[in-house]
Amino acid sequence: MPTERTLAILKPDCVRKGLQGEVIARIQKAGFKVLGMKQIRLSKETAGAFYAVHKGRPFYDGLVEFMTSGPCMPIALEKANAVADFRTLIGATDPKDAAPGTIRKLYADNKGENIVHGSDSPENGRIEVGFFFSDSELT
Ligand code: IDP
Ligand code: MG
Repeated sequence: MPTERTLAILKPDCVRKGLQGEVIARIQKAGFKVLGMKQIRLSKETAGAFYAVHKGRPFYDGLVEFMTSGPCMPIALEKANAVADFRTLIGATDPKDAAPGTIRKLYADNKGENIVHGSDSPENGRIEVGFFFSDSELT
């Protein structure tokens, strides 16, 4: 399996609920190496740009609203097969559909407020890590 990078974001609901430590512990126990981590409050422009692929979808405005509603924590992760393994760890977008024991099943309230982001392809993993982290912030 090739070593890959993937971007996680602990979303504002995760930070609001004080679940950062629990979620990061699960990520580390699953074998992911943390290359970089920060806490920021996204502007509408930044959140809109990050989710630009969803522009025009019915949930887009609500998604931008939610992602700017409080601080979030982008985390750059590395591991063999990181992208697929991270998506397995977090579970389906809607916690109702997420497998037992996944982060979204355990902690998420609904499809919009679903605790954590994960990149959807190795290419997007690299692009999204670069969206939030400069080379000197990845160690
Ligand atoms: P993903 O985060 O599992 O990759 P995407 O389809 O890429 O899911 O959607 C990005 C984010 O947009 C989701 O994590 C969720 O927060 C939000 N979202 C997606 N679909 C819906 C929906 O039908 N209703 C409300 N929010 C949604
Ligand atoms: Mg996605």
